[in-house]
Amino acid sequence: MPLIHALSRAVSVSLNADIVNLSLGDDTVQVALKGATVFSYIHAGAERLFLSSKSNPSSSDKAAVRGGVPVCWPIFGPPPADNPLYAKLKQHGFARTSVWQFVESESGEDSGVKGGVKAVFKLTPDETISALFTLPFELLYTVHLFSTSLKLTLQVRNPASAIAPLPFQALLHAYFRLPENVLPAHTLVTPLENLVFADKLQGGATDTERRRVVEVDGPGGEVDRVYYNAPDALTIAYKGRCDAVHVCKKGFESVVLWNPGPTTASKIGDMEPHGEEKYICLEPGLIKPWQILDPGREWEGSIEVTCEA
Ligand code: TA6
Repeated sequence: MPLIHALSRAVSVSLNADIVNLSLGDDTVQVALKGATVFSYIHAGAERLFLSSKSNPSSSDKAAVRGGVPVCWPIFGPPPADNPLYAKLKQHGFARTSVWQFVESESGEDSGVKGGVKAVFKLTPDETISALFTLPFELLYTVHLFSTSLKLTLQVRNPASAIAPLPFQALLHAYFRLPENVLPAHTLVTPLENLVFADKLQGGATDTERRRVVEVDGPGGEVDRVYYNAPDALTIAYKGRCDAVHVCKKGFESVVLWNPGPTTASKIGDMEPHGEEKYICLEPGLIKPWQILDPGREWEGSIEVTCEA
């Protein structure tokens, strides 16, 4: 395995085939070049992300990773029917299936305010992307492993040479692994009270969330909601337990809560048997309104995930 650098015994970044591995003490993160998809985050000895055993993070497999944190860009969900620029795109866009470039890594003092170790990935149009999407763009994605958290930052640039604005949606489709013996229905998300949400299970009908604490449960166990204008500090907790996951988002105004439940999950080809019992998706996103970037401008969104014992 080629070692890119290791400033001390505790911190390293390495590239093995098409997977970038970051480590900081005993904590590790694995990132697939396919989609720059973070598909493993081990903190305090426990895996914090779900990855379906039927999914293959390697670029040799063309499907998006079923698990981890796929990056949805330039659209979330199916392409809008009224805009021909997006007509050729598949659900959630091409960023999650494109092979990104690993551009740099830094560790220790160099990597930012709180130290840690980071890796930066880049996506620009290639022949395959240009056949689907004609606008120029540059995406930078920074995966930053700290001793107590994992921070993921997406930057979108419309090159100064571009002649048109760049409209897009963006979302980090995080699959959070549940602790052993905890089911989605035992999982509690806060604070979503009083937020307007669109319920995909009701054809996108909107309503207002009245629950102070939202249990991840719905008809047949299925939940698929976009909560608009969500607070930046979100918490995933579990009934009868003290551990929790804190998700601090910036730049993403909405958050999606998704679990397919057993019936829908059984129709997802790359979902492992009973996989839907092992995670909930809490997905910070820039959904409505679309961001419209003028030439030369940049947008940034991030999430920081902190697991509390
Ligand atoms: O973010 C929730 C969602 O849009 C759901 O509607 C569901 O389809 C999910 O994403 C998974 O989408 P995928 O294209 O990865 O199967």
